[in-house]
Amino acid sequence: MEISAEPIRVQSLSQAGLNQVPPQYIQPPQHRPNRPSSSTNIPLVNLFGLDPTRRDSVRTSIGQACRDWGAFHVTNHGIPASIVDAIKRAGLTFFNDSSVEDKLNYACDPSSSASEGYGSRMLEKDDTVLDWRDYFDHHTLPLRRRNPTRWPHFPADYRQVVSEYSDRIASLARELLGLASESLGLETRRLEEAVGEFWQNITISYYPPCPQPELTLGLQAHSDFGAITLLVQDEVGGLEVLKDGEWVPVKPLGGDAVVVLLADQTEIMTNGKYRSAQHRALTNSNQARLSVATFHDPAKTVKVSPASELTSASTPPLYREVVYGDYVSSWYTKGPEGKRNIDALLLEP
Ligand SMILES: O=C(O)CCC(=O)C(=O)O
Repeated sequence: MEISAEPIRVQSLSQAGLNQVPPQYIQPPQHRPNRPSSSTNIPLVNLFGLDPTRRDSVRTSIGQACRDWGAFHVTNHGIPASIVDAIKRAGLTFFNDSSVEDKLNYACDPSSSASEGYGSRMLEKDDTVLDWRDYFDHHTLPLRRRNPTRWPHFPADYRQVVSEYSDRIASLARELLGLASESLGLETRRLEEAVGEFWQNITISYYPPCPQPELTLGLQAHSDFGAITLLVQDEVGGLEVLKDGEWVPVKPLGGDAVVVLLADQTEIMTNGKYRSAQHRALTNSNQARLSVATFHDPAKTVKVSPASELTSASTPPLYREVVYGDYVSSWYTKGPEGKRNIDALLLEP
């Protein structure tokens, strides 16, 4: 069957009923999913509604999860499950119940990385294996970037749901950076202040059923380039985190559960005490999967370096200072390939 001309959307390929994926979606053998995978899950930290009387023990748990994994679930964080459900529902309605033509009205600019709107390609490189994923990227913070008229008009509450979610999840990101700072013996606002004003993007990813999940990835392995990512997923599952060389599935917990993924700038700021989490998304042949990832990044002009309180003559800085915008450009042009971009900042011992 002939597939329509550009832009190719994975959902259209999936709906075309292919029984094989096109060659540009086939991962090299070393990157293919190696099922069955581990039965462990990432740590779960109950935030107990951010109750001040529980802060000491919550801070200890956050510190341990950041140090050991860089990826963990949080629950009882103050964002009601209804708000988490609402954004998943809005995204699913857009992807499932709008026509391709309607969706293409919101197509992002394919020539510029991380442009707002409906798209399928993550990287600018042409030689990369493609991800089995469509997405909608929203520019949500600072408020001067937020223009809901660029977001879907359907379902009717879409724009309001995304705006409310953006505000609530940014507050949670601040709380988590505060707890992470304290867990390192830093002032509560130290990491947040090093990031500066949050540049927040919300990416709703839609992974259509794939005829050959054993050959493909929904999203290639990467660590996020910003400071902290908060992700919610539906009940299908497919997110995996790399731990000690093994891919560990992040099993969906439902309710208000949010996955926290530390990103590269946090690794730099903490001088490697907390590492960013490498993660990837698998596909499956039966069910579409949806996730909502919210990225909290510095402005492009911010210079990021290890916090001076965490370095000394005996623990010198591991990473050189980087202008965040340069880091992002390199990530998009060279590709993540594991953690090559952060590794490139490592100072010689
Ligand atoms: O869909 C997922 O679970 C992963 C999404 C993700 O890693 C991303 O959007 O960067």
